[in-house]
Amino acid sequence: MNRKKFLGLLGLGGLATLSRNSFAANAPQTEDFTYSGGKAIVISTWYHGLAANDAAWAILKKGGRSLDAVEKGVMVSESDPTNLTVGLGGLPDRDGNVTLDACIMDEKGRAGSVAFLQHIENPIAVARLVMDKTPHVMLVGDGALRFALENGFKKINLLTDESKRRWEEWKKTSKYETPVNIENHDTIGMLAIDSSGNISGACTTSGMAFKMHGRVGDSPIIGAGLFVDNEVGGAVATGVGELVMRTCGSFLVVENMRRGMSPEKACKAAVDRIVAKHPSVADTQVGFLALRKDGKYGGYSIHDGFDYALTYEGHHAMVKTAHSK
Ligand code: SD4
Repeated sequence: MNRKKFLGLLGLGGLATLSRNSFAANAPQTEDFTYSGGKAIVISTWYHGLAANDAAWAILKKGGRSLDAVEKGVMVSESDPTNLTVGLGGLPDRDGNVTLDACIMDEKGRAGSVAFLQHIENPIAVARLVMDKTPHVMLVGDGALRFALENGFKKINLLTDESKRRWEEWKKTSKYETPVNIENHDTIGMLAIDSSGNISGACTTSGMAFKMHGRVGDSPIIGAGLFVDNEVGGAVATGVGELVMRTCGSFLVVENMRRGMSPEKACKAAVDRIVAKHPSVADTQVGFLALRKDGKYGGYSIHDGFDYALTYEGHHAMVKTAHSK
């Protein structure tokens, strides 16, 4: 059942009230309007988003903060050793090191980020501490690790038997490829609105499998992998980070929404920009997900295959995005 049909059955389609939303009150509505104002909602990338949304929803439904919801939500994926692209068990770089990137942003426009962090299971929690406890936005590498250890995080081995096995298999050809969908990259990006109407986001990944040692993608870069503006909405990116960074992808999606585009159109316009500037995207996936302040959500990707988990009161299911190729 598609999203519009489902909402139609629930009778939610016409409940739009724009009281808290000065942006939407002034913006043209270009598509059907989905309202969750005053109610919580959480969306996150890829299938593993369902379990992550469960943890986020447990916080949101009790009236908790969207910031706590996105942090605790994506930690589920980070701590899942069977997930080969986030946190523990993430596929390593070409030298066998698991290096992690994550960032978080709240409704006040505060942000925290870690990149090229090793040995720590939950980089998103370190990113949150960078935001909460330091005068900085981003810590990387050994500095980020030292900060984590000083704050009580445990140093562990993130390379599981399975991720090691895959790395050893990869070494037989040592060919670096960026398969289109979840084959070697399925970052979790999550956006949530809480019952106070505040929006926050989080993004965490082990990055592209078998990358060069030291490579950092878009996921920990505020404005690339994640951007939140509580006046407008938030966006997250997944896919080949180099393309997302070159277009400040998530910032672009939020700015598109600020100019009045629906979430899906805002994501599509960002994808179109990438495809226009970098036409050789035959084997390269990028997907964006956006959540507007009024509760309308949407996504769009270059290729078929990108989907996201959507959770709000009475609803918990995957949604497939439209795509350009
Ligand atoms: C990166 N954007 O490191 C991440 C990978 C990813 O879905 O999103 N995979 O480039």
